[in-house]
Amino acid sequence: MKIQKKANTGTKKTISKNGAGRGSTALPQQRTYSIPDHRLEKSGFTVRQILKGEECCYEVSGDLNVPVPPIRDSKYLSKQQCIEIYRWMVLNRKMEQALENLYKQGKVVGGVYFGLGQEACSCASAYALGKDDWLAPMIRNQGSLLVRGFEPRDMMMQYMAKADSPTKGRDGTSHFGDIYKRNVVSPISMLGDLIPVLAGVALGARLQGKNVAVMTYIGDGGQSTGVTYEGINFAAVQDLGLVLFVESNLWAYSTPSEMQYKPQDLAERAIAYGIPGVIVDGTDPCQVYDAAREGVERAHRGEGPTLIEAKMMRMKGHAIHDAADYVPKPMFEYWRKRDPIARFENYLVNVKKWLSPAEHAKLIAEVEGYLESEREIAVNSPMPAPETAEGGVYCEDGCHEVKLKYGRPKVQVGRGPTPHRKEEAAIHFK
Ligand SMILES: Cc1ncc(C[n+]2csc(CCOP(=O)(O)OP(=O)(O)O)c2C)c(N)n1
Ligand SMILES: [Mg+2]
Repeated sequence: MKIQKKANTGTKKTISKNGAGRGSTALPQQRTYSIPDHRLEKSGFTVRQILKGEECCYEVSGDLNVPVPPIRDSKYLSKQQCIEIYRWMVLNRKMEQALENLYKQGKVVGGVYFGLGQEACSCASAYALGKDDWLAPMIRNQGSLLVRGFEPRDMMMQYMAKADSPTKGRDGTSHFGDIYKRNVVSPISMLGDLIPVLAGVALGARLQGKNVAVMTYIGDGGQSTGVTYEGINFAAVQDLGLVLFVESNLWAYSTPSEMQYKPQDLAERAIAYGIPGVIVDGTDPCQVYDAAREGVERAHRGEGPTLIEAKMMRMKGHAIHDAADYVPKPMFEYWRKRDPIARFENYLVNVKKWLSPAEHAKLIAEVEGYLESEREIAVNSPMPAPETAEGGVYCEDGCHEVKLKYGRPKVQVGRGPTPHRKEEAAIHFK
């Protein structure tokens, strides 16, 4: 197998393979696959495991002093939409800072997970979803939850296990969703398990005559799980509208990506699933949004899944208890210069001049004021009454009533093949 990267950036990466294809003659033939790579920079460093005396640690080598790339102009976003995404990113960052403070004040029950450095990926991806689409966040996607309509108070109360939190104090972290109003599936801790669940959501909607986009995320570590393969494969053969973000943030807990997978880029895995794969700079909201939007549009057309690899860096430890001492310091320095919020601010204020410095300061002050009032509400929410602990286990007042969301089924389940091709779907759903 030969992998070629064209020299100019933002172009396609071509992967060719010698051998006979399915249904071809025995003559060797060359196949060409494309993985569009929209980044304006390819970081060229590697991490190696070394032994220092008895201690095992990691060392980074390569050029870490290359200039910071600009933001790529979006093909779709208006000035107003860019500003709106920027506001979500700032809210995401500042809410997590507030959560860290609440933890340090001893108000949080359990740990706190952060998406520092990944705000562009969370916010700009969820921003591309339509009202009828679905989202399933992972622990670092609190920004996606904000974009999808949760308030900072929901996250804060959840971490403090307050009575008014989405789970009424029964869970201390991010295990909450809203399948009624916001179309949000709760995170599942078993890495990869959300993928087949979301494929099922898309299948359920299709059986009601609607092609929806179902967006979820998987880490560069979590994508190694078997269920990831099973879920993507199922979505691929059924042409279900899965928009899967692979959050390539270079670490899976304390394991560097070099020790996690063998291909150069995880987007290449899309070739083996028979679906489009694309690489974006996960610190550039315009690139993230454009790829997400194209995946969502493809999903709405009933054409199947898209795998988007977002390259970035986990800028904190796995959770608040983890100081990430195993990460070579120069890696943090390299990525700190690529901070998604600082770079987008520079793009909006200095490059595009879409926000004056005064307008920018006003936006920040508004976000801070809003967060402070949300924090007050969350802190003042009561703890749950002990006698409520046994609630919510068994069905109460029809909580398990399953209602159709998009309409009556147009086909009878179990009668004939599922109409999974667009043409077939058109016939069945007319
Ligand atoms: C199937 C499974 N194996 C192991 C774990 C424990 N675990 C939780 S998070 C994590 C690391 C995940 O790394 P990655 O997928 O890269 O996501 P990141 O934390 O970098 O966002 C591990 C090993 C788990 N939750 N599920
Ligand atoms: Mg990771």
